Amino acid sequence: MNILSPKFISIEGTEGVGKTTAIDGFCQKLSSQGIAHIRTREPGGSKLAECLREILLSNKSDIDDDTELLLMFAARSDHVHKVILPALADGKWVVCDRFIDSTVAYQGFGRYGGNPSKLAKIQYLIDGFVPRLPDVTFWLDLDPVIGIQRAGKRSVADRFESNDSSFFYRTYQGFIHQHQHHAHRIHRIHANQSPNDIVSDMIRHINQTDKS
Ligand code: Z5A
Repeated sequence: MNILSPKFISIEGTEGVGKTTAIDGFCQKLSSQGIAHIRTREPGGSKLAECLREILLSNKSDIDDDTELLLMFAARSDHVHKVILPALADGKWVVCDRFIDSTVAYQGFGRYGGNPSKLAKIQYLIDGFVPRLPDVTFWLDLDPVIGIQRAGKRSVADRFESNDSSFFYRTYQGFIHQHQHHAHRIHRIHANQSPNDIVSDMIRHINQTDKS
């Protein structure tokens, strides 16, 4: 991997696809090659955005769909300006667990069912308030039911995890939509491979894009 070109990388997918596990392996690889990087997440990643994350994920929160969308963007704006852009300016790679594609998938498709006028509003927010898109996005593609089973082995469900499987199927459609419309940025990875194979796929893809 070319250490001289700091990259903004996001990892996406439905619940329990293995993002955290893949990021662990990928960041270990960056460290072993002496590549300075930060690992961050959305919603969250900055002090304010982590507070908003707590509200967004809490089962006690009563949040309507439009407010949820705007809170995601408020969290993102703070995170981008306070954490992501300064790290990139400092020559560090940024590895982000979820970013704009999650908003299209979860809010645009999960909540709004892919309604074109709502998707256009989300695009308006992206164009207006997200000054830097990822250079590369890895979409870990897995049948949502398998992801839910993987995640289900853990603790209490949060406000997103409490949705029924139809919500996650709509969300999955959202990731398919994003991949179809942004194939130059989004690299699809089969998430039913071993974690090692997933990380190797990520590195192979970065090395290929460095050469082209
Ligand atoms: N959200 C939103 O609605 N709109 C937005 O704009 C954004 C987010 C940015 C928080 O996300 C919620 O925010 C999210 C969408 C919403 N809600 N949901 N659902 P999160 O990223 O914090 O939560 P999550 O997606 O539920 O992540 P997760 O459950 O932590 O899953 P993961 O990181 O993808 O998976 P993992 O922890 O690496 O692995 C899950 C299990 O599978 C674990 O037991 C592993 O050991 C196992 N695993 C991992 N990899 C493999 C492989 N390759 N094979 C077999 N088993 C594996």
